[in-house]
Amino acid sequence: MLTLYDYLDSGNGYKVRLLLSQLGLHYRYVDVDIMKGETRTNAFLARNPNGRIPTLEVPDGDYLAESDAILWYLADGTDFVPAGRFARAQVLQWMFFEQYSHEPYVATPRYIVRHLPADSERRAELPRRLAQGREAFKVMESHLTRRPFFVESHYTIADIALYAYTHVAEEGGHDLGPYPALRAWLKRVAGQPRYVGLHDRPPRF
Ligand SMILES: N[C@@H](CCC(=O)N[C@@H](CS)C(=O)NCC(=O)O)C(=O)O
Repeated sequence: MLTLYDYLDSGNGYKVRLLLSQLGLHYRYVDVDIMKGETRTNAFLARNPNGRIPTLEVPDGDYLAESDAILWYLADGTDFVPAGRFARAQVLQWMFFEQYSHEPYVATPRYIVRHLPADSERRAELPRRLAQGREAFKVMESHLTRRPFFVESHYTIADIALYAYTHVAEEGGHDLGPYPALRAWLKRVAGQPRYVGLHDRPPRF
């Protein structure tokens, strides 16, 4: 049995929940309240010394952290990862892009706006982060103008990795209006079989 340690409002966790649903895999869901410091308890740090969800416990009892590594572990050998060497590297290319050039500028503003007090000093970060996020959206828009999905014209874990925080980007102050190809891609992802939403309660919650 797979066990996912996660927090329902986390886009990083949602990537894994979406893929688990689309693969039709059963799993145990353990809610870890990041706002109450539950990722920093000794019990949790023994599972992931980096103190972050999502963390996946695999059937032999080992733990895997980092959302995109978990996506790869679950999807490798399925249609969600291409077979060709170059296309596999392209999937990694987009997942690294997501972690370095997208997530800090799309997920973090949403975290600041949704989870921190209105007078938080971190609000001062928002203009710079939103500007960087717009740069990431321009890269995505340009790519998606010419193709329906990020790699090989079909849906892969590169789409899942980028979808998770893009589809709720406006909750952090972004405006997706200027990116029509990106918005059309969001609809294509939401139309995939066995799609689940960010806040849909996982089975065995
Ligand atoms: N690069 C990591 C980021 C994970 C991450 O930042 N998780 C956040 C929630 S989205 C977390 O666990 N925060 C709680 C904490 O830092 O204690 C991934 O992609 O999984």
